[in-house]
Order: sequence, then C-alpha cells, then structure tokens
Amino acid sequence: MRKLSFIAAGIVFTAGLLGAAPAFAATTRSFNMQTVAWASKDNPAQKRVVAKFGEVYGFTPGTIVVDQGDHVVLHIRNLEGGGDDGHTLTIPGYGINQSLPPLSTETVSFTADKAGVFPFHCEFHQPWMSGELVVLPTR
Ligand SMILES: [Cu+2]
Repeated sequence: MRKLSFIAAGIVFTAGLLGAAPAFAATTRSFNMQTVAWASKDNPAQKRVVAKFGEVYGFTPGTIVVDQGDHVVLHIRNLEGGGDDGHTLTIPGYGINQSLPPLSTETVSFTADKAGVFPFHCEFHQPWMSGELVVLPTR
C-alpha cells in the first residue's frame, strides 16, 4: 500500500511538470547543407561518367526532418566554383527559391507550419539534384 501511494505521488508530480511546460514550444532547428558534385566536367577522372550521364549534382543531407511549428534554419554551401556552377534550393511547397551562386553560403529560414512531405530541388540540375523536407505533424 505504501509502495502504491509512492507511485501515485510520482505520477501526480510528473503530471504537474508536464502541465507546467508549454504544449508546443517553438524549437529552432538548424541544418548545415552542402551541394555535392557526384560527377562534374571539372574533374578529369569523371570524364566517362559525365559522357554517359552528364553532370550529376546533389544535396547533402538529402532529407530534412523537422516537427510542425519548428523554426527551420538551413545554411547551404555551394561547393562548386566554376562560373556556370550556380544552383538553387527550391522548395515549392513552402514558396522558397534561393539562388546559390558558386562558392557561396546562403541561409534560408522559415517556420514549418504545414505538415507533410515537401520535395526540394535545384532548378538547373533535374531530376537528380533533389531531396525532401519532412514536416512531422504535431498531433
Ligand atoms: Cu544545381
């Protein structure tokens, strides 16, 4: 009986702590992203790959997962330095279309207010330079 009342007191105490915390505290989630040149004409060792597939770029990480309501900050580096090596980070579902000039670092920030899976891509290198923003619903 004494053990039960101790457990009950613990539950009441824990419930009190949960009740004191705000239900949906805004969290800032920051990600460092980079462009990746899987096959570039600037790399002589990849000449045969480029001849067969063309230049192939990507984003890393290719999947960003956040919770609905989070403040999302993306720092994106374009690691390609050629004059024609511009990229974009385009997330149509969130109205984002950020230019990424060669050898630049750009920051994109937004509030992930819509839950779902939102594809992103580069306007210049389709279909391979792409990924997904996953916004988990809060309930
Ligand atoms: Cu690109």
